[in-house]
Amino acid sequence: MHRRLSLLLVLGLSACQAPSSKAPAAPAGPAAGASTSAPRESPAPMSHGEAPIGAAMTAPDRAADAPAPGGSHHRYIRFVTAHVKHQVAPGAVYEAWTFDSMVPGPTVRLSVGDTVDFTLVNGGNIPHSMDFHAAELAPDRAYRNVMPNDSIHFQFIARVPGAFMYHCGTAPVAAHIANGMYGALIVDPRTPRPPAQEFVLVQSEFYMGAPAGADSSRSMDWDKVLNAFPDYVVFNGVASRYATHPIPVDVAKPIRLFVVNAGPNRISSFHVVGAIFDRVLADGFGRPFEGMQTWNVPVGGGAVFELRLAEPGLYPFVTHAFADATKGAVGVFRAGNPGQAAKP
Ligand SMILES: [Cu+2]
Repeated sequence: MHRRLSLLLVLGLSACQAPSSKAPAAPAGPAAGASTSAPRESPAPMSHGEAPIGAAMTAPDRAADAPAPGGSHHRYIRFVTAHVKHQVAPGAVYEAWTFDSMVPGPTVRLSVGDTVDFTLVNGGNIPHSMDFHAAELAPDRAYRNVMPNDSIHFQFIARVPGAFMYHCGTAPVAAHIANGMYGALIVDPRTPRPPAQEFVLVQSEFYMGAPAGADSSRSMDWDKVLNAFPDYVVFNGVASRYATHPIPVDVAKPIRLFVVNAGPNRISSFHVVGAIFDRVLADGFGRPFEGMQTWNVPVGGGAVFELRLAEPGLYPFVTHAFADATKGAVGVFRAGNPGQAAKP
């Protein structure tokens, strides 16, 4: 059994490290554009117009809407790990490792005191595991590696409210996170938060090797991971998705953002252009910080942002670490009907 485990771990490590054993990878995205001068054109004619802003009112294929609060106080959650192809940007198909075939994995929403009855089924071909930051458990019992075609089951009670990360904790963790194995878990306080338009944004990075195979898909470049040099930095798994499909919101009505930074390497300096946060709850809990312009969400952490958008218009949201915004960590809120703002 131990011999089989060792073999699988070696295979897993080999899979992670394979790209760096070949010739240097061709550039995948804007990060490796090999240009020594900045572009002179702005993708969008506005402040922080880091990506073209779509005019379509259609929803993206993955909405940012938070799941509704409430529900059963005893949750049965079952995730299946799967290795799938994931489109990060036009022309950038990635060989992702996932929970439930999506990057990020499904968003979970609970309330304090809820019991989570969790099962992880490993449908991949290397070991994987689950680490819930919202749980308080012995990692060597609950977060241990699950072999292919095997499963694990454990329970926890959500004690602390917040915006939490969950992720695969199998070593090398940087590889399993860089490949897509993470998601957000919201724990609401016992006293419900006031009503608001609620969205979940998970920031993360992709580090891509050269295209390969019939579909020119790309696998992780381990050297880029270790050097924290991503090709793409994204919200909810896709570069600039909510710039292409802006998120509609009401003018002057409360907005609540649950932001989780999966990393694996880059801090998110989260900022909404044209707004000041009424309140920021670090990690989503405790005394709020009021009147904030930008707030750092650490790698492996989260925060709750509450704000209102003052007048109709397009309001980009970014990490204000602008190399990362240029690499895809940009979206847009469409408040009301843009162009109908009151003249001062
Ligand atoms: Cu994993």
